Amino acid sequence: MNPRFSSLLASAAVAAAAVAAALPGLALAHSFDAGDLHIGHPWARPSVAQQTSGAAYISIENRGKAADTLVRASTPVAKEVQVHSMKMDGNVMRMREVPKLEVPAATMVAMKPGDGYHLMLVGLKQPLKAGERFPLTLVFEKAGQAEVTVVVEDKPRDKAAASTPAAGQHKH
Ligand SMILES: [Cu+2]
Repeated sequence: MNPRFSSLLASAAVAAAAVAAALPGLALAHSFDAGDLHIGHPWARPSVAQQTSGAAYISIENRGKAADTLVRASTPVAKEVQVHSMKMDGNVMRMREVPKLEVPAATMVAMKPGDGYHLMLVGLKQPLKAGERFPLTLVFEKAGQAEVTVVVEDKPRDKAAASTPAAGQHKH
């Protein structure tokens, strides 16, 4: 191998190592791709002692030309993961389980506390502590299976967030 080329290779390796070292700082902006779907920033609220369920949030962007459907989700930290929808009905917050969540073509479903959809972690096997991460498996009808990493984050609670399931008022 000519020496000039091998030194180019060495500097490429150094550059790659520098990129890898910089990655932990970017970890919170994490996202995942599965086929035409782009899963953005999965996060969950920390749970308090004795709390038996938690809530996690993801965004699902469908960049394809056909609708896809989230049919199943699971995680090692809970017995079951359910998709729930939350809606104000007059001044009562109503919640129900959604067996399948459709994501239409060219649309983004963004889950957030207090409104719309969330992932209910039913039967927590361990407390969710701020700063920790856990795996979440999503199964879509067309895109298939996606493994994402959920970050437990203690976000400031606004008025809407005060009524989120993770606040403990959510009964099943
Ligand atoms: Cu719920």
